[in-house]
Amino acid sequence: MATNREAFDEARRYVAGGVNSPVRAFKAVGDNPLFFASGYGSKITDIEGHEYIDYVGSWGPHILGHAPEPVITAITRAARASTSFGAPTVAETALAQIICDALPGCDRLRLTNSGTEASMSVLRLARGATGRSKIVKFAGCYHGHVDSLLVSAGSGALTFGSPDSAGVTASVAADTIVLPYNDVDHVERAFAEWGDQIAATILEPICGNMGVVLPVRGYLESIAAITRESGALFIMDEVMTGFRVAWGGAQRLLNVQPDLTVLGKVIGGGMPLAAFGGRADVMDQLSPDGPVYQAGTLSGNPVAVSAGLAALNQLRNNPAIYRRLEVLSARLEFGLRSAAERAGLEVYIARCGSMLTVFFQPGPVHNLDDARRSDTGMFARFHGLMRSQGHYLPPSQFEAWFVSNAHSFRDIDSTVAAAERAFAELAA
Ligand code: KE4
Repeated sequence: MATNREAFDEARRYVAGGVNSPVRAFKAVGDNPLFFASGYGSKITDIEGHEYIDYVGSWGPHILGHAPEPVITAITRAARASTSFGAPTVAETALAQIICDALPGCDRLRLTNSGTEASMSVLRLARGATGRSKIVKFAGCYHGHVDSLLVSAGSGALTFGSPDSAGVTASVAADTIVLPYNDVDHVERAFAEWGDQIAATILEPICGNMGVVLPVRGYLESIAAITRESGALFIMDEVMTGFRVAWGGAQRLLNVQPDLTVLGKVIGGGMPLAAFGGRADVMDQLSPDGPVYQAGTLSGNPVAVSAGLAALNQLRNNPAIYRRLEVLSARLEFGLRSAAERAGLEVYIARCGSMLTVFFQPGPVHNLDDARRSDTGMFARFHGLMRSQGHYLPPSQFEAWFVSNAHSFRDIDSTVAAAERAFAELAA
């Protein structure tokens, strides 16, 4: 049986970087990645047989834990009836109806295979529907590897973006304005300067990709109002928060309605499925009814849709799950905070429901500049100390931990105890 290291060496021969998504490579924590063999409930097991309590949960989809019976049964049944038709199925309509009924800002939607694809499509739709070219995004918000969103803030906060990745051209970046999160003044100035050229603003209503960062009071309402006053569209990227922080996502929890929404992760039940949706008058601009082209061979794939339906039905039929997630996650938050205090370590913990981040700094963290003040070296050591005790955390300071309904109070208390030992070693 190969070790994790041997598996990584072999993977690097055939897979770019040895991984199919960069964050899995553990570069941010200065280690080699783990290769996993199985997962059940709150636990995952690597190829060396080590078991971990899992707080990555495949980066958010596994709100019910790994391999929940209703999802596995649904996938198996769907696969036996063919894995794909390339034609509509009534299951796609059923999934779309559940999502549209749950989200205040979603009259109609279209399914895609990834959050990136959904974000890419929603930007094209916003530009097509408004006839405008510029997009406003916010530093620290991640919407997938869409060219026009792989853009970092230009030198001045109000200049156009500069490419954040090789291969993204300056001309593409020039249509993206990158502003600091949780700062209304910059948005007002951007719209004052370019309002009639801006097609949309896009943001994570509750951020998870700079670590968890919550919107300050009134922020989302202000961005929505400024955006709409200029005739642009307000887009919420709820790939992470959708059906995670509440049944209707952050837009229901915070009572702020977007014009368009991007979804993923939980709605796919762990299978490759995402979506974008919103106002009927805008969604009807999509081909074949409208002029904005968007397509996909496996969009609405029946096996992925069956997983999403099973997962969402579990959540819809058991609303107590969200209350249990809140109790478990609060216990984890307060346990970690008091453990750090006892160790004399300064950490700042941000949480919304079952997504949280432990920032290795005093805080507060309201935007990307704040988040970047974290001691990433100390986080890397913490990650390794937790891993060696059987607790698997996201391998980056700038990611969210996820608690699932399969986590037990015993799991939470075990993680807090392991963290206390790790904090003490870090403080020594
Ligand atoms: P995907 O293309 O990875 O399905 O979705 C992109 C995306 C869009 N919007 C938000 C708010 C997201 O969080 C994501 C993807 N999240 C990362 C983790 N923070 C996925 C992990 C990875 O890239 O491997």
